[in-house]
Amino acid sequence: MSRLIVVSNRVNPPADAGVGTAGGLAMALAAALREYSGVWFGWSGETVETFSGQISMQKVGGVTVALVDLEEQDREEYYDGYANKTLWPLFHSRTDLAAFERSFGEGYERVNRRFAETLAPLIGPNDLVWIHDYHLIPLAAELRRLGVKNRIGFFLHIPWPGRHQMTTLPQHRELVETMLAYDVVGFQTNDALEAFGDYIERELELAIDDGVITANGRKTRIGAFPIGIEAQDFADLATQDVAREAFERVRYSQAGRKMILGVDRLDYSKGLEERFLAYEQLLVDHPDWAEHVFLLQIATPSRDAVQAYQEIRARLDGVSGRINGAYATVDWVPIRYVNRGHRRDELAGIYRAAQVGLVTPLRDGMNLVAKEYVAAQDPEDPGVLVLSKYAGAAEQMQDALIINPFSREETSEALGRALAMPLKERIARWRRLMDGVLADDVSAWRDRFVAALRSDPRPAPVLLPPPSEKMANDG
Ligand code: ADQ
Repeated sequence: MSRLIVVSNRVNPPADAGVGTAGGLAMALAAALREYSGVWFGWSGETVETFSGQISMQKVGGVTVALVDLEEQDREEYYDGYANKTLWPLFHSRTDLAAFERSFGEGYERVNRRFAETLAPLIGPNDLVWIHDYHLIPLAAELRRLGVKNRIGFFLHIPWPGRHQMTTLPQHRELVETMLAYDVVGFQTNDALEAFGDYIERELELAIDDGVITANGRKTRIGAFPIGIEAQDFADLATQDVAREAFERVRYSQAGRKMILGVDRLDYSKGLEERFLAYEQLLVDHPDWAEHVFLLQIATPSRDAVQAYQEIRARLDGVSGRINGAYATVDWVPIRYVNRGHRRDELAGIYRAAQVGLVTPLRDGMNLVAKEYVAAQDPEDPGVLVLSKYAGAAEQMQDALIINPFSREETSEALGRALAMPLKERIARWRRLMDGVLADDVSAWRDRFVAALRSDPRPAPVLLPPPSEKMANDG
């Protein structure tokens, strides 16, 4: 039987599915590797003076991991540089924040070549190779150069930008051409798939025939494979002891007030400042809600080495402080802003205690918080999800209150509607959302992608039904 070799920039399988603070990607990949016996390859997160290509093999949480150290210059140019200062902002429609420095591109190529040279000897003849995310786009092309003939797939966790944005990237053509070394290229949404197709047809002038691009004698299948969560496990977690304690603690502190909850990695793509301002708009438009509601925002700092992240942090401290200063009373604080990570089971209890889940990214590949919020709800008294139309999750979750996160009025109106929504409507919406979250869970995602990767030459189409609303760049 063929093994599955998963490759991603960082390798961090959770030691225990219940208590880890690992993000969505880590949870999803660990689940895939437990199902198919396999190896997870990537950067250790450590740097050494001189790159040696030495692999450290370990077993973590039932998963075999193969780690390699990089040099400090690699970290600066490939990780902090090209991945986080060039591709991340560009792919999240923040061309204004994207840095185009030649050394970043060189570091990116160098590290992908180093990964390929280190990984190639580990690949057996029948192994399937599944490469993840924007850090590693050219990896298959590097592996092919070394003679690797295995089936190789790529999944992009973040959005694919519009054609005009993509062409602001120097060497955009060379980068996209490396993607034709894959057998399967997967995106989160139809929106991203369409944007990629547009680039392929108009910039590379290649035809796409029934989801397949043919170039240089190779066929590359492209498709939408929306990622999910471990939905049933997460729903179960929400009723267990630690979650119940977290639920009770939050409910006690609510003192009968309704809670709006945001949970995010601290990132400018998540729309946190716009969210705080929309919540302020609610207090302005509906002063009757003041003292009867509060916003709990949990935001874990990330990528502190990148200046844009230090700036967003400082801005959020300022905006939340100003709103609290303007509206607080002796026994009510409008925004509780918490900057730390939580165990997943604690988080499940906090989600369950919230009457409203507020997920308002300006751009997001999928957004697993939206799905976790739904999975954690009490079926007899569920909360309401308010969701940005620019989260990939919105393609599947049309029973949420869908908003434009750039519009304070629209978001504030949806908050008012969510807070006042009758139980019957809450249950009906939640049931439909939950059925979707359960059906399109992380196992379904993994199985669809691996089936597409296995099948040669053409798997069954994996496209989503068309969304009821066109979501591409229309706001
Ligand atoms: P992220 O941008 O990291 O992932 P997201 O999908 O929202 O975003 O996942 C965040 C994960 O981190 C969730 O599982 C959440 O529970 C967890 N998390 C966030 N804050 C936390 C906290 N304070 N404590 C504990 N856990 C916390 C990228 C893409 C997304 C895509 C995923 C998966 O940017 O668009 O959905 O990959 O493909």
